[in-house]
This record gives sequence, C-alpha cells and structure tokens, in this order.
Amino acid sequence: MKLGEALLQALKAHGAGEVFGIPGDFALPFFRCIEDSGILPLITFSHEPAVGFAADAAARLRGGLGVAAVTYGAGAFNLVNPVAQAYSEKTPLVVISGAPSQGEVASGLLLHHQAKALDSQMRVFREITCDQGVLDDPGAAPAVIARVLRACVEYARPVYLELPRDMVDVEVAPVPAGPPTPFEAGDVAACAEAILARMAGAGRPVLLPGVEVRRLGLEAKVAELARRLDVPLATTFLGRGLMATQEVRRLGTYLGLAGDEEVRKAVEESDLVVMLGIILSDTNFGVSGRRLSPDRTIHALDREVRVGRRTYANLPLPALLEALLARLGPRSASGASPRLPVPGGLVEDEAPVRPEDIVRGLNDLLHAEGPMPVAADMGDCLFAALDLHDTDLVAPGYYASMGYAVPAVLGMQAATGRRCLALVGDGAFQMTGWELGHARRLGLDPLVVVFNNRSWGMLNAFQAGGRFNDLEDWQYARLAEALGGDGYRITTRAELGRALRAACRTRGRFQLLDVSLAPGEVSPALQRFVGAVKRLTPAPAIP
Ligand code: TPW
Ligand code: MG
Repeated sequence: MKLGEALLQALKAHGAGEVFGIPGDFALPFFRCIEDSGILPLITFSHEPAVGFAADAAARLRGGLGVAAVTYGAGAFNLVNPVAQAYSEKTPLVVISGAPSQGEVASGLLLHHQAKALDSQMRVFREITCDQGVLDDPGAAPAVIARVLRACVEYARPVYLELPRDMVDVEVAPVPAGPPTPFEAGDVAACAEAILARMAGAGRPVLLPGVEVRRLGLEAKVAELARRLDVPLATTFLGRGLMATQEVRRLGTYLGLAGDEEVRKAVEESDLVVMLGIILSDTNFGVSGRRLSPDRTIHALDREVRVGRRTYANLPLPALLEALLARLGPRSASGASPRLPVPGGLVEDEAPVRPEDIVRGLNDLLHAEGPMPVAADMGDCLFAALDLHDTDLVAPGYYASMGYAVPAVLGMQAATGRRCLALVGDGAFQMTGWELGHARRLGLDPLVVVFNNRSWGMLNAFQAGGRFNDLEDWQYARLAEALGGDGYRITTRAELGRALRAACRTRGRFQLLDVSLAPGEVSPALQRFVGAVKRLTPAPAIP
C-alpha cells in the first residue's frame, strides 16, 4: 500500500471524515493521492487559518479527528494560531505538512519556504502539539502514524505529521490498529472508590463537565453518572452547550460573578465540586470571587485525576466513568430539570437593534425551528451566545482567537450535513469572512449574523475611548451577493425579525445578516463580565 493511502486509511479508522487543506508544491503529491484514492473527501479554502479553524470545528461538533493538510513553511506557519488554539482548548486536530524530499535536503541549498533551519517548522509545532512524527522512513512510518494518531485521540490535542513529497507513493505496510495505551486497572478502581467515598460524605456536591467530556464522546456517560448519583450539573464558559441534549438536573452555566447568582452559589458554596475534563482557565474561573480549594474539588483532565490532595496518573477518563457506573446501581434520580429560561420575544418595531435583540430573535427562531449548531466568534457575540437556548455551541471560549466562526460553520456543515449558524463581529468577519465564497461550490448554506458595530467593540468595553478601535462599515450584505450568498442589511428590529425568518426559509445559498448595531451597545452578558472583572481588579487609586 502507498504511504499516502495508508495514512488516509488510518485517519479514517481513527474517526476523520474529511481533509481540509490548501496545497503547495511540497504537498502536491499528497493532494493528488487524496483526490485519486477517494478515501476521504478534500475541502479547500483560501487561507490556511480557515483550514485550521474548519478542521477544528468539524472535530468539535462531530467528534473524531479534524485533519488539516498544508504545504511546508508558508502554509504550515499560517496554521500556527489555529493549532495553538486547538492545543489549549483540546481539539484532536491532525496537521499534515508536506516537506522537502531527501534529495532536496541533501543538496545543501537553502530551500524555498525554509524559515531558519529545515526543522524549524517541526520545532515550532512541537510546542503546540502533543505528538509529532516525520514520515521519512518507509519501514518505521506505519508505527509512527499509529502512535501519533493514538495520542491525538487519547489526549484530544493536536498532533503533527511531516510528509516529505517523495514519500507519498512509497510502498509501506498498513498502519497497525494498535491497542489503547495501557493503564493500571487497580488505579482506576482505587480512584473510583476514593471519589465515591468523597461523594458519600458530601452534602451539596456539584458536577462540572468540561470540554474533554465532549472530545472523548462521554456526554451520555456523564449524564448517566449524574442521574445515578442524583447530583446537579453546571457547565462553564468554555463548556457552554455541553450536554445540551442530555436529561439531567441542570443548574445553568457557571460564570462566577459575571453569571447567574444561583449557579455561582451552588458551585462556590458546594462542599464537593467534581470537575470532569475541565480546563482550569481564567475564562472558566477567573471571575469567581472565591478560589475552588483542592480540598473540596475533584479534577480529571489529561489522563490525570486529582482527588483532594492525591493524584492518580495515567488514568483515562472513559475507564474512570465505567468504573464509577459499575459501582452504582441504576437509581431513580430526582428527574431532569425543565429547560432553563432564556430571553425571547423580539419586539419587531422601528427601534435600532441592540445585541440583546439579536439574542431574542435567535431564541425565537431556535424555539420555532428546533436546535441548530452555533459557532460564535470572539467578541461581544460570544457573550451574547451565552444567553442562547442550550444548543450545540462551538466557540473559542478560552484561547479566544478571532476569525473562528465563519470557517467553523463551513467545517461543521461539511462534517455533519447540518445547517449551522455563525455569530461574528465585524472585526472578526474582516479576518475570515471571505471564506464564505467557498460555500456555493461546497454545497454549504450556513446562516451568518454579523454584529456590525463598526468597531473592535469589546475592547472599548474594557478600556473606553481608543479611536484605534474604530472600523469602517464594509457593506457586508453587498459583499454577500458577490460571494454567492444572500445579504440582508438590517437597521431596525422589524427588519431583523423579517430577515431571520426569510434566511431560515431560504436553503441552498448562505444567508448573511449584516446587523447594524446602535453605537456603543453591548450584550447584557458582556456588561456583567466587564463589571465583574472591574470589581475584582479595581483601577489603582490615584494618590
Ligand atoms: C486573532 C484581540 C479581542 S476582541 C477584539 C479584538 C481585536 C475585537 C473584536 O471585534 P469584533 O467584535 O469582531 O468587531 P466586537 O463585538 O468586539 O465589536 N486578534 C485575534 N484575536 C483576538 N482575540 C484579538 C486580536 C481582540
Ligand atoms: Mg465589532
């Protein structure tokens, strides 16, 4: 079997559904192999950041692996920011970079696309991936691929494979379907029992599931655990949208001082917070008035579980959940909570639109039409999304790169066939909005709502007054027509309601709502967040 095909088969076997990419001369043989073999479909965009974001979002919504294929140097270095984000937010993303052949390396010349040394690119990616391999040895390549893809799945973090262009058609053995990394069953049992002992002694335990639960496909198992333990469950900023379809006793999203007071109290005054797959980031916990002490928390992440002061290493979360469930007989819990109330009822009048009105209009739509996966970009729209109906939500809630949402919805629909909704600020749209030009060719028809406040508005909310935050109005609705979609220019709440219904009805072309927002308006959630941050870090007093 040819190395290129062996790699594609292994990707498919590990849960990849497609390859996102942009070719270059060092990657041409692999791209020909992708196309000729038909093992996985190939989806191309205009700029590598979109390739990385789309592959990341595909993996987040569908599960399995995201795959980004690029050329050496200019292509791969363009992927650094999306891969860094995938690393910090735990997305299993496989980066496959073309590379010079052995003969070219031996020439002693500096090669085009080379930054400093030939392995500079490998060294950069080593910093932001959990395993790496160079496929330059036909005998070793199958085992290297197996090891690297296994790490990607087990750690839910990006990995990096370099494929020299003369290696694609070399004959190799198939990639072995290696067993999972071994662990000590005794450790799992001891850890499960320690957790249950702590639970038994707790008066007000709370379960906080995090992104790793989603990445490892464990939502149903965690819901079952919550039911059998009869413990309520809260999500976090980064985990918003998690467990959206599970029947559990739901408290809401924990946002510290920026969120609902009931949820804050339930978490911060709990005597045992069980954090499964939670990233301990500032966006998840930074605006809490009270630190969660190790004595009243259990924390599982990255195959490590800390119960009080004791840490269990090399302990996979799936095995731990199995062990916990095996020790708990089916028990009738207090029942699922009703859907949490969200703002709805858009008033359709001639008033200018505020971010809150967009949330109301979208909730009316989600209520009428049923759930739709949402991708939110960085900016006020991410905070606005916190007040949406609990629905699948994909967003860079921790690393917070702009430019995510438009490529994300393209990747999400390509991966699942489901129509998706992008929420994006005008600043973020200026970064990657062009990629919508690929929607028609790819048969994709996302809904895109541009929060057009003619500024990097969120930054103004943190530090008012900088003229450098001002943006021009680019007439995004008209751009939409040129890119093969339909555009709606919206300035009133009546226009917003009409456009949302029309966009929802129209299939086959992407629909862009350019919502011109009243100046200086931000969402209630961002106001709460900024208020909480300022309360926690008051401006220094001027002597
Ligand atoms: C790749 C820093 C965080 S929020 C923001 C910037 C520049 C303004 C976003 O403007 P937009 O949305 O999209 O119009 P809104 O609601 O605030 O008006 N570069 C990258 N990522 C980040 N996060 C920044 C800069 C930033
Ligand atoms: Mg803006």
